[in-house]
This record gives sequence, structure tokens and C-alpha cells, in this order.
Amino acid sequence: MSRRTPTGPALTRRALLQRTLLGAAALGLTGCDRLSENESVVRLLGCAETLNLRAQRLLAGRESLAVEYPASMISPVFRPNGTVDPQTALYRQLAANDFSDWRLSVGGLVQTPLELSLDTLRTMPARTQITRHDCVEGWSAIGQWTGPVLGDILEQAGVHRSARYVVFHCMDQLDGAHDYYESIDMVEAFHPQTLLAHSLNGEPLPVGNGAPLRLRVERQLGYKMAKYLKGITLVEHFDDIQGGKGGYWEDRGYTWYAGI
Ligand SMILES: Nc1nc2c(c(=O)[nH]1)N[C@H]1C(S)=C(S)[C@@H](COP(=O)(O)O)O[C@H]1N2
Ligand SMILES: [Mo]
Repeated sequence: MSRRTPTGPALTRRALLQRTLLGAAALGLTGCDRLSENESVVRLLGCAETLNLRAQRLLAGRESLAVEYPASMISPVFRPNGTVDPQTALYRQLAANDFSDWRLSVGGLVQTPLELSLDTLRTMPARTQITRHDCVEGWSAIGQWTGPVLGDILEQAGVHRSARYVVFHCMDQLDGAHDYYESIDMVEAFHPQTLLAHSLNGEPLPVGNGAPLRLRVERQLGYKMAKYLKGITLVEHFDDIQGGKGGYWEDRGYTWYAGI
């Protein structure tokens, strides 16, 4: 996996894990300190993941920014991956009308549920950022994303104090049976680079890359960046959503916190 940044070779996952465990030991973190006592591999990975999240937040800060690149570094082709042309009836129908009937619903633990049209989202104050996308399968691409900051939309809806996660519901099914979905915590949701992108490289999002709207969570791996959004819900926990692990790939074994 390419992990190079302008500041030098970045960490491999293994190095990050080692560093995380050392850092955690140095900081005297508790809770995952019984790793030697014959814990199962799954438990070990679970602990390592928590340490990864905690270490990133401790060492880099809640507000640390992902690297942004100059326009000259934009990849000529931003490879579409995963679902590239959703076949669900809902998506086919909405795409046929150029998404004029599509609405993004924002609901769950909010004061004012919202239904936002693409026109509304396109005319909201937006942020543009050029970032590198890293897929767990081992490829990267640099693209320019534009769209409203998720935090602005959440503020508009008024997040209830009991909300702990934002869940993203998608219109595609990789296996023909389960909707793709993802989730992030409130720190990630209100991060200044977390966008609902409607444009890639200055053009409306192509179908391959998630039209009409997709999530950008720049400090995490590609699978967190839900494409083909239809709704967002604020929840206290995600135990009762599909497999209960917080995402389509998480339900199939990937880690929930996919920090780069
Ligand atoms: N709805 C949906 N979102 C998705 C996926 C998908 O299959 N369906 N694949 C994920 C993965 S693994 C990656 S790497 C990125 C790919 O984004 P891209 O198609 O713009 O390259 O989208 C992520 N978001
Ligand atoms: Mo990916």
C-alpha cells in the first residue's frame, strides 16, 4: 500500500500498530493491558483498534488535518471501486431523472429532521479540498472534493446530546442483499474536513465515484467513505443495524476505526 506523504515515508500498518502499543505503554493507558493473558486474536485486534483511535487522538489531536495537496498532484483518473454502478431499483429510478427526485434525509436523534435536495446541497456553503484516498486493497488516488461540511448540516438539524454516532445509509448492495452503510463518531463527524461531497475535480460526482453524494472522512481508509448516500441517522449505538459492527465491511471483519 502506498503510504508516502510530502513529509516522508509514512507508517506501515504494522509500524503504526507497534508505535501505538509502545505509545500506549509509555502513556500508561489502561484497559488493553492484558494482551499477554492469552486473549483471542479478535480481542487483540479489537484492542489494537481502540489504541489506534486513542493514540491518533492523543498524539495528533482531535482536530489534526489530513494532508492537502496542490492541484498539480490530482490523479488523472480517480479509480472507481466497490460498487461502481448501483443496480438497485431505487438508484436506477433516481439516476434516470438526474437525481432531481432524490433527497438526503437527516434523522434519528435530531431536533429537526431534514430532507435536502441536490440543488439545496449544491447551493450551501461548501469546502473544497484536495486529498489522497487510500484503499485497503492497496491503491491510492488524489482528488479534489467539494461539498458542504457535515458539521454544518448536523448543526442545522440540531444534534441531540445523546447522539454518539452518525450512520450513513447507501443506495447500493455489493452482495445483492444488504445496503452498503457506514458510521463515524461525533469527533469525526464535526471534523473540518469531513464533507458530503457533490463534486469531484470541479465536476458533479460521476456515478462511479458515488453520485449524487458521498462522504469524505479524510483521516480514514476508503471503505469509510460511503457513496450513493440516501440518508444519515444520528444514533446512540449501532448494535441493531445490520450486523451491528457499524458498516458493511465492518460486519465482514474490517476494523471500525480505519485511521491512516
Ligand atoms: N456505497 C458504497 N460506498 C463505498 C463503497 C461501495 O462499494 N459502496 N466502496 C468503498 C471503498 S472500499 C472505497 S476504496 C471507496 C472507493 O471510492 P471511489 O469509487 O470513488 O474510488 O468507496 C467506498 N465507499
Ligand atoms: Mo477500498
